[in-house]
Amino acid sequence: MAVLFHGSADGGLDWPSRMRAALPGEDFRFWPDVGDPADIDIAILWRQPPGGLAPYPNLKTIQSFGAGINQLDLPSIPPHIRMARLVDDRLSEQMAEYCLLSVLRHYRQFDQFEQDQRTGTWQPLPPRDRASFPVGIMGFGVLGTATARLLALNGFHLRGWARTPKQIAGIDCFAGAEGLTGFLDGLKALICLLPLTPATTGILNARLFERLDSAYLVNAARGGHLVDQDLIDALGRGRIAGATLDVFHQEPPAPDHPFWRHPAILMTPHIASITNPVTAVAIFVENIRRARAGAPLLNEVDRQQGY
Ligand code: NDP
Ligand code: OXD
Repeated sequence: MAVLFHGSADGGLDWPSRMRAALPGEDFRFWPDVGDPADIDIAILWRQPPGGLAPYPNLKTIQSFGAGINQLDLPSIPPHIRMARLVDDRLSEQMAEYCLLSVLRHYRQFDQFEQDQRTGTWQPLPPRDRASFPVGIMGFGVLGTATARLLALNGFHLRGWARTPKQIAGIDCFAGAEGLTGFLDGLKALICLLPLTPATTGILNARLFERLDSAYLVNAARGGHLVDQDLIDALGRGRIAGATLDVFHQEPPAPDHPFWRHPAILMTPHIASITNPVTAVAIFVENIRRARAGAPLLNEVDRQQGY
């Protein structure tokens, strides 16, 4: 029995030393030093390793290196393999900060002042009012609710949209396709924190944007949620006032992608919330223990729902 580790770029964080120190005696194999693939029963993966999972006949458990799992190419993973995603307060904190900053930047019109500075324009603007600036979060799970709490603490009026109904004090909750119209009505900022599944792919599209009027978009979920050309068109038509985008169909986008040079789009390189070695190692270790004991995993993925 051995654990394969294939995370995202190491960034000098030295995951091998951290994992070995946290679970001495475990047989860790850090990609590409896999040894005999038949030894591997657990894998901690950001994406599937080159060559896929076929070479690992005894793999039984996959722990995602991140909160999302779509990047693991779910449909290609046999159903008997149990999967867990990462839920970590540090991920939630970072995501909430990212979304708060993105909303405040637009609410306080810094996006406009940045453009004005470039053209040498001195143009004070009247302040906005939180009461007429509702913020909606699509995907009201771990990251969505953490983000809503931080925005609510900062005085914003929050709405949440999820697949199943919820009741959360102080937040207007909507669910399912039938709840979407009420959720979107009059929003001034829309944050996407959905998982990417067949049901949510391309959900940020022209039809949805037509229901908005000069709303700010924050997509920190996955590039596949957004129909890129529909965003460009919605910006041109004033349906969308501007956007902060952390995730893209292709990362980085091609050099000639129109997002790079669009004055109303701020791009960040998929950094909204980054797996933290200090806290994540403990969670990975706990799930290794649970997998070996045949116990329920922390944050096990519902393969049927795809998240
Ligand atoms: P959760 O599984 O905790 O929450 C997902 C939410 O989306 C739930 O509220 C769920 O509804 C809702 N949802 C799922 N499908 C639908 C649907 N068809 N219609 C309406 N609502 C739906 O996930 P997390 O909050 O932990 O993470 C969300 C995503 O954020 C990840 O999947 C990942 O893609 C992205 N992410 C991006 C990062 C970045 O750095 N940019 C970092 C980390 C994550 P219900 O509550 O009813 O189940
Ligand atoms: C994640 C991510 O899913 O960083 O954790 O995108």
